[in-house]
Amino acid sequence: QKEDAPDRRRYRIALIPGDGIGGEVVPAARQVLESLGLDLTFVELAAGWETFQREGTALPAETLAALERCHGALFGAVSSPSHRVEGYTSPIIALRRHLDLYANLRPVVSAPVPGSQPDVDLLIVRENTECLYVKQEQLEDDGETAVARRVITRRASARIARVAFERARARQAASARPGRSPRVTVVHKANVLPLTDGLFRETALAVAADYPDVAVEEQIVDSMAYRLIREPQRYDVILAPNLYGDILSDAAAALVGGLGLVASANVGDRFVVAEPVHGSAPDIAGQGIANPVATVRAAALLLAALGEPEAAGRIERAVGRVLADGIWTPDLGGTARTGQVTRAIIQALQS
Ligand code: GGG
Repeated sequence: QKEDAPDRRRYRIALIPGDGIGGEVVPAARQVLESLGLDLTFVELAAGWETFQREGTALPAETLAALERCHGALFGAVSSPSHRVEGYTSPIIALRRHLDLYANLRPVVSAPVPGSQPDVDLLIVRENTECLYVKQEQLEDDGETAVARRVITRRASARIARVAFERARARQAASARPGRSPRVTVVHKANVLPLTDGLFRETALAVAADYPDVAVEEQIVDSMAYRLIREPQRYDVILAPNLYGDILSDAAAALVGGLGLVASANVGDRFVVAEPVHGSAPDIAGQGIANPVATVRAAALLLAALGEPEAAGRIERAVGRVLADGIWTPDLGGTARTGQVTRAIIQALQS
């Protein structure tokens, strides 16, 4: 038994529920993690809009300091207001930049649920630190014009491209797509934005030269959206700048059962923050019906990034069994509550 081995590893994991249903799905994922028999300790940390309203900051200094003492973190969701609030900035975007979590990895895989397309198995690799998310906006012309700065650097484009090609290789080695050669699709809009998207494209294609075993193709982002919906099965790894990756991954979630199922990992060279792709869902918060699966899967991505792929695989298989058994929350057309799905996953892990 790995958990009894003398070299058993210990992990200190930060839990940041954030806002809305984050406060329901993160505790659910914690229960699943606790049932694994690994040596895990948890530290609950505050961040988000509710934290801002209470403490005047969305990402308290204590949270950042505590993260330094953790191996990784599980983040829930945040609901930033859609209007400007003095002193507020999105904590998850700040966290990604502060910890230099430059790769946002979003696997999108068919699930045995209504509405899921068959045979989808792709990975969206989203650049996570720049593009429009540098959040440098200003008003000009007496407030009649709003301007946002979009930053694309060769350095950030090269390192995210390397992640995409390495992942394509690793997926091939793990036979994620048996019998199919690894491929990276570079997404851009360089026909309209030849400097910014042009730099992203040119850098990614230069990196591709170091990976002759991985096929590379390019796709303009609007046609990417179309083809992703029409023929998702043809994609393997999709490499995109920050904003396009954000939008495409929400759209891709709709192909495999919805946002209740899809997880992501924000990965840097020293730290990982895993989170569901979904937001705080204020419309259902507090009702006990939020789907915990995306966050449970995020916990699996976290474990995989920490070097516990076996435990991650166990979680994925348990989730697969529960979904195949039709234990579904209302977003999937079922009647199960958050707690029922969580208990079913834990039971599947133990059987
Ligand atoms: N778990 C991902 C999440 O919370 N998504 C919503 C999101 O990105 N919100 C940005 C924000 O509200 O600051």
